Amino acid sequence: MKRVLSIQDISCVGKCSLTVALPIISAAGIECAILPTAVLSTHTAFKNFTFRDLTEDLDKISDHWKEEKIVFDGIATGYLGSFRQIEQVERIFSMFNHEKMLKFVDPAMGDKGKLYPGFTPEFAKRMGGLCGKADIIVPNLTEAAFMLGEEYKEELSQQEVKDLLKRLCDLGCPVSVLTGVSFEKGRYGVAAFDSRKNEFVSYFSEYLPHSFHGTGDIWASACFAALINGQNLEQALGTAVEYTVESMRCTLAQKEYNWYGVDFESAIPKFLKLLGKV
Ligand code: PXL
Repeated sequence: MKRVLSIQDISCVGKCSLTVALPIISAAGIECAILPTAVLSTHTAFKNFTFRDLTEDLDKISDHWKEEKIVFDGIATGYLGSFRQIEQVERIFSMFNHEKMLKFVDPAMGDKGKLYPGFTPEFAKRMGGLCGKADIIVPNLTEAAFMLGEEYKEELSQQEVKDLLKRLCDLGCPVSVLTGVSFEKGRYGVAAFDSRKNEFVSYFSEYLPHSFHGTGDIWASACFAALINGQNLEQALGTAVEYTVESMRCTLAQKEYNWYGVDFESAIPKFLKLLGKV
C-alpha cells in the first residue's frame, strides 16, 4: 500500500485541511500519515476560534519517523501558520526525499483577492520559496498573485493564465496548476503547465454559482490521491474537479446545508468511480 504524509492544521470543526485530507486519501486506498501543524476549534471563517500552535513538536515528530525509517510515496502540504513552519516543511522534504517521492504544495493562504486572517504579503512570498522546492503546486488565482507579488485579477484571458502558470514554474517547480479558472461562461475548472514537457492541460466542468469553504482542500486532496494512485496530470485534474463539483451538488441537494463546509463524504462513491476503483 502506498503511504503519504499530509502536513497542515487540524480544524476540529469546519471540514477543511486534515479533516478533509485524511478521509479522502484513505478512501483512495492510500495510507495517510498526518503531521498537524496547529489545532484550531474551527477554521478561521468562524469567529472566536481557538488556536494551539504545534511548531515545537514538528521537528521531534519528524526526527522520530526518520529513526523509524518511515518512507513516504508523497508529501502534501496545505495551510501553514508561520515562517518557521515553512522552514520545517522544507527540512521534512529534504529528510524524506527520494527519487519517486511526490512533493505537492497547496499554498493555502487566501481566496477572492484576499489573504486569510493572519497572513501577510511577505508570508506569501516566503510560501513562493516553498513552492520552488515542490514537484507540483496548486494555488488559486489569489495565492498565485500574492506569491508572485502581482496584482490580483478576477478574470484572466487564456493567454494570461498560460503566462501566469509559466511564472509559477519559474519559482522552481516543474508543474504548476491554477485552480478556480474559467475561459468560458458556465464552465469552471483548473489549468496547468508541465514545464518538462512544455505542455498546457486544463479541465473544466459545470460552473455552480455557489462558493463554499473547504472546496480548495477537497480538490487538492483528491488531486494528490489521484496522482499517487498513478493517474497522469490530466486525469488527476479531472478526477479532482468532478469530485469537488459532485461534493457541491450533494451539499446543495440538502435543504439545510452547513455554511462552513461541503458534503464531500456523500460524493465518495463518485470519487472511487473516477479513480477506477469500483
Ligand atoms: O481551507 C483552508 C484552511 C485551512 N485551515 C484553516 C483555515 C483555512 C481557510 O480559511 O482557516 C485553519
